[in-house]
Amino acid sequence: MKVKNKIILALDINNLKTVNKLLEEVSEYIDTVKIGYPLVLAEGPRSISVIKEEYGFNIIADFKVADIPETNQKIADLTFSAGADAIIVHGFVGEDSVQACCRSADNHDGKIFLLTEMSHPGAELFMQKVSLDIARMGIDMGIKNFVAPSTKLDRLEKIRKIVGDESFLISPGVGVQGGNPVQTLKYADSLIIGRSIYAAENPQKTLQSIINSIEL
Ligand code: OMP
Repeated sequence: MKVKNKIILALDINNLKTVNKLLEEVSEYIDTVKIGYPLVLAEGPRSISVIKEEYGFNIIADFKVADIPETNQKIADLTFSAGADAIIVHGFVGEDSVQACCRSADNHDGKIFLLTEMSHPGAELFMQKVSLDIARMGIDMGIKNFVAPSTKLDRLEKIRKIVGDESFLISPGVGVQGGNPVQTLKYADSLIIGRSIYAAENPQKTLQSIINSIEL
């Protein structure tokens, strides 16, 4: 996956009108957005196709899928049918559950992103203990796209080492959660950024200044 300006905009906004206003301001700088529960629960799965049709963006559906294989497959099938290009899947549920999403992705010509470790402080309690194993499992399964935190650069570096340079690694936690864009891009291919842009007084200027700061 190639991401314009290395920035994936997280649309954690529960209103399509507000999303449209934001995208009108920033759409020339991005080509990939992440849509998750806030927008889809508020406006329905159609928000995926509405945004895709209007802007032509790549859409990563952030449903952090974490169920038994049969349910995972249904969730992934519905997500791809709604128009998503990719779906984020939790790795801690194990190989069979992740495999179900991979099968769905193959059937729909879509992609999965395997979530290895999360960016919030609470992830240290349980997730950090298994995240490197999750990354290894993903590689053994032939997965090519991964998510790892920008808030813990030592962890991000370790995960990059495991998944290798051939994998595509995207990283959330930049800005409000404390991650630094330049440092993060030493290990990640693209940044996931939400509030720093959509909650900014001037989202376009803020996005421009982040792009300038990372000197592509
Ligand atoms: P901001 O903190 O507002 O920039 O948003 C970060 C986005 O990345 C949100 O949509 C989170 O749900 C998501 N995210 C994390 O913040 N941490 C993670 O470990 C994983 C994700 C994710 O899977 O996208």
